[in-house]
Amino acid sequence: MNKVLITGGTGLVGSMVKGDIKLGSKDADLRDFNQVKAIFEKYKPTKVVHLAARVGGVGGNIKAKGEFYFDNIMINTNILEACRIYNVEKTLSFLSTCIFPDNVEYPLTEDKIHLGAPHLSNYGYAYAKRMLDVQSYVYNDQYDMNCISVIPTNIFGPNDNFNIENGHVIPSLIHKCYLAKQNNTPFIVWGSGKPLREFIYSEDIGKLTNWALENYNSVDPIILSTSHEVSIKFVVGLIVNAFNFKGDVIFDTSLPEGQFRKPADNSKLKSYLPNFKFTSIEEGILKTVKWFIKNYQTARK
Ligand code: NAP
Ligand code: GFB
Repeated sequence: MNKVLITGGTGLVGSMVKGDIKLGSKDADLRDFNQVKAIFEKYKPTKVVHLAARVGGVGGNIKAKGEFYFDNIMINTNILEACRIYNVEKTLSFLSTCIFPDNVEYPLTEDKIHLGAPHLSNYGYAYAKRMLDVQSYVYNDQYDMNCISVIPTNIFGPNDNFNIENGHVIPSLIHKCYLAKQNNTPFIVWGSGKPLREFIYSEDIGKLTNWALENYNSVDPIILSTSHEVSIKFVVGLIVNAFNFKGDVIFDTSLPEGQFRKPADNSKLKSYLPNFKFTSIEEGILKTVKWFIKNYQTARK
């Protein structure tokens, strides 16, 4: 009988992925192998969707590269080792398009992950994630474990971390625009607004993760992206319109910009799911803004 355990089940992605047991950090600190073994002993999962991670936007990463490396390398190493020891039939792990080399021929394709150093802004997180790809490969090679991994682009949606300092760009901007409107103060955006990103709505990532867990069985990772770039400035416009914000919008170029772009090629995904319909960024932003306003008191911020 299938028993799917989701690590990081209380987060942005975890709230959209199907599973029987959804863990948060209060259930166990996955950096501690003894706590990880106790969880696997208790639940004996047949499949694991490994989402748990120390996650943050460019601001959070720049400030704590060492913590992002340590926390994620410990969590990832422990989870895959526990999956081996407890004979988990299938393990699905999450990488990220931000782990690709900073200087590489675009568009990003799955075979380019290790072809150079990642962008300095998230150096620690990126290498910890790359080792997840390596560990999946070598555990598949030596133990014949069914380890798969997906490479999502920037994800956004309800139940995100809306913290202004450490959150990702969309939740941080939504929170800031909410406060600017409420307090009649300027809406401050980091950087020039020129950088480009591909954004995927969390509901779509949930559907694609559920699909991969049932249907994708290669140790080679698969990119999950819309392959549709938009500028940060365009996203700011969508958020301003969603709030009907009429105040000043200030682009503060003294604040971090991270990578300029990271365009990912979703041809592999399209070869499996040629008719998959992505939620438009316009619709996703509207839904997320509505959710945030409704859940302001309890949202992670
Ligand atoms: P999130 O909302 O921050 O959720 C992180 C989850 O991990 C939470 O359930 C959190 O538990 C748990 N966690 C963190 N540290 C832990 C620890 N030491 N022990 C146990 N659990 C711990 O993150 P997300 O955006 O859903 O990300 C999910 C996965 O997608 C991550 O692997 C991330 O690297 C990857 N990803 C995210 C994006 C993105 O744009 N968000 C893009 C590409 C890839 P608590 O809720 O209790 O803190
Ligand atoms: O989501 P984000 O912080 O991270 O996006 P990355 C950063 C981009 O948004 C930069 C601009 O170009 C910022 O200048 N931006 C504008 C802002 N205003 C803000 C703001 O208020 N907050 C934030 N955070 N950004 C992350 C990696 O890279 O990608 C993570 O660091 C993760 O590890 C994530 O993998 C998916 O897209 O630059």
